[in-house]
Amino acid sequence: MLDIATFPTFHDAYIAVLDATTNRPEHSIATRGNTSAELLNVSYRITDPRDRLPFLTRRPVNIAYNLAEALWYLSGRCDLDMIGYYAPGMGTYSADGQTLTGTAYGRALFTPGGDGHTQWDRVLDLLHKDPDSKRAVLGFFRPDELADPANPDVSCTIAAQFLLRENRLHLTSYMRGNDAYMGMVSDVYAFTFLQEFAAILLGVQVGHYTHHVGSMHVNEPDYKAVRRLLAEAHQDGYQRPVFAPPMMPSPSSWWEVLTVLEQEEALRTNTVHHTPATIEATGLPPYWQQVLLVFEAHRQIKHTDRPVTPDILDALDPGYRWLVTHRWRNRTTADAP
Ligand code: 5HM
Repeated sequence: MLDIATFPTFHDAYIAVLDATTNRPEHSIATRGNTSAELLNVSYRITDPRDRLPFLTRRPVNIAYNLAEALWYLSGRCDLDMIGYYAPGMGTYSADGQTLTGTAYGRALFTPGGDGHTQWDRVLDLLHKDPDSKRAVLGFFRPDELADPANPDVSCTIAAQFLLRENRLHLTSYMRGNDAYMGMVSDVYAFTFLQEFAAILLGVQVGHYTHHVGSMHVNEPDYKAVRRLLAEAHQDGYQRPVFAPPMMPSPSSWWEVLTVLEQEEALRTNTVHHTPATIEATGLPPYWQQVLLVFEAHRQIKHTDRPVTPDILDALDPGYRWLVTHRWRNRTTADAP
């Protein structure tokens, strides 16, 4: 058990949870072919949910994947075409090789129900009418996901709850299980992204983010990488790189999201090649232009064998640039192939 702790940023929470789960686990479990070190009932809060990225040279996260996953949720899609491009390994969670069921959280949130409204719309509407409501719950896990014992993709998130208090929108997520090394990074990234978007749609401030997990675990194949990462974070005099997190502009609307999704598809399929100038010409605000700059850098990495062009690298937000240049070192330096 890790008692609720408050961290200023996700980076700090990530180190603390990895340290506790790897070095002070309560259990060793073996389920569905994975041996893991496990802590039960881990909860923490992040004061600034916009500071949602870890910056570790031993594990520079794939920012293109994180942005794509948040947008994939907002698109309501469940097919592998979009998300499988950024994370080909996700195909192993698909029962039919084409779609994801449990992991495709966007489908749960953005598919209209019998009343013609999505869960997302109902919850935001509720908060408009009754700001202090305790009912603003988004449900992810469906009981029938357990009907087939061979189901490879059972939703790890049970629910998320918005709490609007004193004009600040807080978000609390409840997960049955979370892979502390891999899954937690993208889960917290996407959930806090949705939180920021919801706050803007409601015209309120972003509050704090709280993460509750039944089974927090690190899988055995990752122990070595986690120890290396902890050694980096705990070395004497260590100072992590600090970047001001990009702030989603208010107002932002579904127009920005849909425009970015359209451009993302064109870049993913290599039917468009962008420069900073053509990205600016989309009319998107700078925050959303940054998302396209990341996708253009990623397109160059996936679809060419040349270094990412300096104009794209120079135009990137410093935090995004740090992640792109550290993750794809051999594609972002002068001596790249
Ligand atoms: O056996 P089980 O269905 O719990 O395996 C799923 C694995 O993916 C677990 O390690 C779980 O914690 C991780 N996972 C995650 O961390 C899965 C999803 C997909 O819903 C997620 N985060 N969002």
